[in-house]
Amino acid sequence: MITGTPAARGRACRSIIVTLGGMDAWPTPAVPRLPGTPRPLALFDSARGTVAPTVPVGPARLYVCGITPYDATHLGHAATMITFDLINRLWRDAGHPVRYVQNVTDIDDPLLERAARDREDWVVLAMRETALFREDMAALRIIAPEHYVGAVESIPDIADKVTRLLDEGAAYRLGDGTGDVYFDVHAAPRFGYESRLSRVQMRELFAERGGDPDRPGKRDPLDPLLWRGARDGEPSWAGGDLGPGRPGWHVECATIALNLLGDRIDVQGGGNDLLFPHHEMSAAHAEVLTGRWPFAEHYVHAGMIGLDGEKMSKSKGNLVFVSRLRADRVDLMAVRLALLADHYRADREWTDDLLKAGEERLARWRAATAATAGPSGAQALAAVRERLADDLDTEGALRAVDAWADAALAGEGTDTGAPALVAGTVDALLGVAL
Ligand code: 5CA
Ligand code: ZN
Repeated sequence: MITGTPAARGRACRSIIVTLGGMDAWPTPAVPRLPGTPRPLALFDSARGTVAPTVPVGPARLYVCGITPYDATHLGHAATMITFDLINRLWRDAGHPVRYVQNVTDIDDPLLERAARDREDWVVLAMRETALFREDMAALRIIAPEHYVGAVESIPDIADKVTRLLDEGAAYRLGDGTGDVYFDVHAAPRFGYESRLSRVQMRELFAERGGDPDRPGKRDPLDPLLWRGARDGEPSWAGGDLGPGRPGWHVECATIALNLLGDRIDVQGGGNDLLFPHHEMSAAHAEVLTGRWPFAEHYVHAGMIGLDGEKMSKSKGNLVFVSRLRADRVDLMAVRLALLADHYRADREWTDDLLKAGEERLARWRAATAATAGPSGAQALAAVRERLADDLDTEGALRAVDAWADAALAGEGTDTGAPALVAGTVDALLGVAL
């Protein structure tokens, strides 16, 4: 419930629209409409290995792999979510309605392991960290997905898909009494097209990222788990013909995307740690289920944010939490600018200097957009659009705003509409409220 004076209530109602799905997403920021001519967005596609135009037919369909909620949101998650937020914003600017779905892996091994380590109920852990993630996303001004969906609430749908894969001969039971069901990677004729890795590289990454290449009884070492039969001491759900158990990871994302977005999506996204096996496998599942290739027109992968030379990850514990920065009263708009200062595909380091530069840039832009006039706002908007449309060249877009701000602060230009238009541009396209 929104309380306060009538005027304050009015402001709050104008500035947020609460999106409710199966699992609630978060309050979504208002996005100003911009004048002029938008640009069609081109993005790097991991499968083609090149930048190619996105060509949404009807609404643009975006699926982004969300968190496994066993720890708080860190700046790596934030950077990836900001990347896909920009794609969402550019499509909207170009006039495409966007259908955006994101999952929460609210049942999986890492969650159960952390809960066991901390002697905590895994459900409580997942709910707490998911709630914190939502707050962090709202504070970062990420446009909320239309559907924010948990693995647990999707289990009946996932079990249906696994049963269909079994019926079609694309999956098999291990037959060792565990009830475990595996996907046969040879059922997907183009398996490997997305990551374009050698078998040796695939096997190495599969072992590193949750796979089990050495498990006896599998048809191919790379076959991924679809359904894990119930084990003592682990949560399990009725799986119909599959028997009790819980879902594998890749089929979770394939199922949620297919059910909510249909057979064809424009972008499947996540960090580049998901290219193989996660995205390759979920695309292979979806393609066998639909008979349609490719599952996604673009496979888009954000670089890894590291700290002190290592990928920021919950398992390594070298984390900078968004909630910590909030508690320290760091302006998250400066964090957004810091994460946008380099290209989204680059693996990069988080440093204090990066944050400081983001804070300085934010202060300069705020001062410049508070001026009474500046150089042409329409030109600044066109330059930002042009740079972002080219595979989200945020470095170039930030430079264009810097140039406008420096000139405005130097007293150049007579466009009295420019400060508001530049502020609107930065808000709508970069998600930064000045
Ligand atoms: N639940 C799965 C995806 S279905 C998962 O990977 N969860 S996660 O919590 O590990 O990561 C959530 C999202 O943040 C994923 O898109 C992941 O690729 C991305 N991510 C994780 N660590 C980093 C990092 N250090 N830098 C950038 N992105 C990251
Ligand atoms: Zn996923």
